[in-house]
Amino acid sequence: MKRTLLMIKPDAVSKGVIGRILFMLEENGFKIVAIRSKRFSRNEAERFYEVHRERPFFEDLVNFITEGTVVGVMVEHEDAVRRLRDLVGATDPKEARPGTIRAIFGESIERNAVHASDSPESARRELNFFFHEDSSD
Ligand code: FUP
Repeated sequence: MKRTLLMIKPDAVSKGVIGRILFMLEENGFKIVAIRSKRFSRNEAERFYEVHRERPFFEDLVNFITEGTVVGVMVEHEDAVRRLRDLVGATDPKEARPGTIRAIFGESIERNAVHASDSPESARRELNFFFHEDSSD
C-alpha cells in the first residue's frame, strides 16, 4: 500500500495553514500526488463518515466538516497508511505526540485539523471518494 488520503479539515483551512501542513508532508518524505479542495454537502459528509453513524458525536462531526472548505491530499510513501497516521498523531490533540500535525494545529478532539485514512481499505475508499478513481496502489 503506497497511497493514502490526508484531509485538511475546515478549522485548519480557515486558519490558513494548508501550506504549512503540505510542507510537513514533504519534509517527512511523502510525495504529493494530487490535491483537491471541496465543500462537503451533508449527504457527502454522512457518507464519508458512515462508520461513525451510530456514535454520539456523529451530528457534530457532520456539522463541523460541512462548515467550510476541506482539502484532500493524495500522498505516496512506502507503508503510507501507517507513516501518515504517525505524522498526524492521536485523535485528541492534547494526547498527540509533540511535533505531530494535530499537536501543532489541532484545537480539540473534534476540531483536530486533519483526517488520515486508518487502513488500506479506508484509504482505497476515501481516495476514491475524493478523486473518483482507485489510486490506492
Ligand atoms: P481518527 O482515526 O484519529 O481520526 O479518529 P476516529 O476515527 O476515532 O474519529 C474520527 C473523528 O471523529 C475525529 F477526527 C473527530 C471525531 N471524534 C469526536 O468528535 N469525538 C470523539 O470522541 C471521537 C472522535
